[in-house]
Amino acid sequence: MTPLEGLSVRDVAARLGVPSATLRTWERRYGLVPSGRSAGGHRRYSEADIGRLAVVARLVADGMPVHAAVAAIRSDPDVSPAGVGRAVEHISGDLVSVLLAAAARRDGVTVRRHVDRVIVQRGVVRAWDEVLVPLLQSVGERWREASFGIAGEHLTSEMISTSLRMAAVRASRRIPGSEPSRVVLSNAEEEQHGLPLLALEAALAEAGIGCHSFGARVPSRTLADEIGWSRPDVVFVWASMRRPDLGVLDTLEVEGHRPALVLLGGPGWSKLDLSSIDDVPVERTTDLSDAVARIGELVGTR
Ligand code: B12
Repeated sequence: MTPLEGLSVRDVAARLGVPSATLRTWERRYGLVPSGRSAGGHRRYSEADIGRLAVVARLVADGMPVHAAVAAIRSDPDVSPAGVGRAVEHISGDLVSVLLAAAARRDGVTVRRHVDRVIVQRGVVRAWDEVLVPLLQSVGERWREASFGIAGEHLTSEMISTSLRMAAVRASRRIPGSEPSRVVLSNAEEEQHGLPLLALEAALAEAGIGCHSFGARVPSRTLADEIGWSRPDVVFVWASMRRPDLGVLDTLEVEGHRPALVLLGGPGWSKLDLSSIDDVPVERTTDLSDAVARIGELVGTR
C-alpha cells in the first residue's frame, strides 16, 4: 500500500458506526492495527483491514466479547463481513466451551451470567438455537465423564432454567393476563425434560403471547381434565423420551373439547403414527421458532 492509500481512522469509524476511540482501543488492546500509515504517520486502513473490523464490530454488537470476536477473525483470516455467520458460529462454539468449563468446575454463577447475557442480547430463540441447544447436546454427551458428571448436567439445567424463567418474567410484564390462557404448555406424562417448555414460554412472552405451563411430568388424565375445563385454543405437549402411545391425545378425544390445534414437540413423538387421530388437529413442530410461529398464527401476536 502506498502511503496515501486507505481510509483514515475517522472515515472508518463513520463507515462502521463505531467511535474512533473504540478503534484505537481495539488497536492497543487486541492488536487490530491498520496495515498502513500516511507520510505524516497517520493510520491508513485498507479494505481488508476495514472488512476485519466490520466483522469484529458486528460480532460485538451481537453481544460477543471483543477478545472472542478478535480470536474468531484470527482463526479465519479470510473472514469477510459476508462470512460473519461463520464467525458467529465460531464464537458461539467458543461460548459453549466456556459454559461447559464453568459447569465442570461447578461455577454456576458464571454459567447463569453468560446465559442471561446471551438471552438479553440475542433474544430467546437465537440464544436457544445458537448456544443453549449445542450446550445441552454437549452436556448430553459429557454427563458420563467423571470430570463433568450428572451433577454438571443438573447444574447446567438449573442455571438455564433460572435464566429462561427470568426472561419469561421480564417479557411477560407487557402481556395482559387472560383467565384462563388460550395457550397451554405441558410435558407428556413422566417426562422430566422441562427446558424446552421453559424456552417456549419465554419465547412466546417475547412475541407478546401469554400462556400457562404445567411444566414437567403431567399425568395425561390431569392435562385432559384441565383442557376440558379451561378450553384453550392451542395445547403444546413436549416429549424428549420416546412415548409408548398417544397418551393425552387419546384422552382428549374422549373428553370432547377440541383445541384448535395440538402441537407435539420433541423427539419422543417421532415414531408415533398420528393418522389415527381424527377429531383433534395435531401437528409436530420442527423447532422452537416453528412452535412460536404456529402458535402466533392461531392466537395472534401483539
Ligand atoms: C438436561 C437433561 C436432563 C435433565 C433435565 C432437567 C430439566 N430441567 O429439563 C435431567 C438430569 C433431569 C435428565 C433426566 C433424564 N434424562 Co436427560 N437429558 C438432558 C439433556 C442434556 C438436555 C435435554 C434438553 O433440554 N434438550 C433440548 C434439545 C437440546 O433437545 P432436542 O430434543 O434434541 O431438541 C430439538 C428438537 O426436538 C426440535 N424441536 C421440535 N419441536 C420443538 C419445539 C420446541 C418448543 C423446542 C424448544 C424444540 C423443538 O428442536 C430442538 C432444538 O431446539 C439431553 C441431551 C439432549 N441431546 O437433548 C439428555 C437426554 C434427553 N436425556 C436422556 C435420558 C436417557 C435421561 C434419563 C432417562 C436418565 C436416567 N437414566 O435417569 C432421565 C429421565 C428422563 C425422563 N423420564 O424424562 C437421553 C434420552 C435418550 C432417549 N431419547 O431415549 C438424552 C438424549 C441424553 C443421552 N444422550 O442419552 N436429563
